[in-house]
Amino acid sequence: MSTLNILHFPDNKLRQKGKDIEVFDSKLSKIANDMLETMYLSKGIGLAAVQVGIAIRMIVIDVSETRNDPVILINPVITDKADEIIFEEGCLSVPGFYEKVERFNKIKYSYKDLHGKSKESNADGLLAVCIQHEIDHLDGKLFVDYISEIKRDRISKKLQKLGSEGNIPDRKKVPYSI
Ligand code: GNR
Ligand code: NI
Repeated sequence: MSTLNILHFPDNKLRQKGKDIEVFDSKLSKIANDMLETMYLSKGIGLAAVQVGIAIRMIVIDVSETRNDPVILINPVITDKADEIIFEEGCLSVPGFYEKVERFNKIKYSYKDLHGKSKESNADGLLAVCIQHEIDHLDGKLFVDYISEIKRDRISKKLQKLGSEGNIPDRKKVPYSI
């Protein structure tokens, strides 16, 4: 296993759209395992391939408190949604910033597993929000796209400055989620 580098807003590569996955081989499994390792190391509850510069439609998630319930979703699609909620979101690609975003509290979704088998499931609460956040990444979209342009620009400039100084907030270095 190896860890991958997470891109930070406003990196243009975060605007790439992930390509549908058609080949389910050991190369794909390795990327999934590397993404899980990267997500756990960074204390995230999810990670999309686009965030590590790989423009394919794969996401990994673990919303369990025990951090031992990894989920891998390939070509995920939301097929039904209900009940709007406002959720305070963060993102490994926008480190140190948190904003309220409107999402759905209940979703139905379809996806493929690592064997290419089609599946369908329901989610609510944190898992539902996380799946919506990760699918947005696969479409080149970030949670800061839902906030005002003024706030987004301010975050962009701060992260560019911190990046140039080598001072990006690093969740790998803290024992808790920030
Ligand atoms: O770790 C993460 N926490 C989080 C909190 C609220 C809403 C969404 C998320 S996802 C984020 C990890 C991440 O950036 N995934 O793309
Ligand atoms: Ni994110």
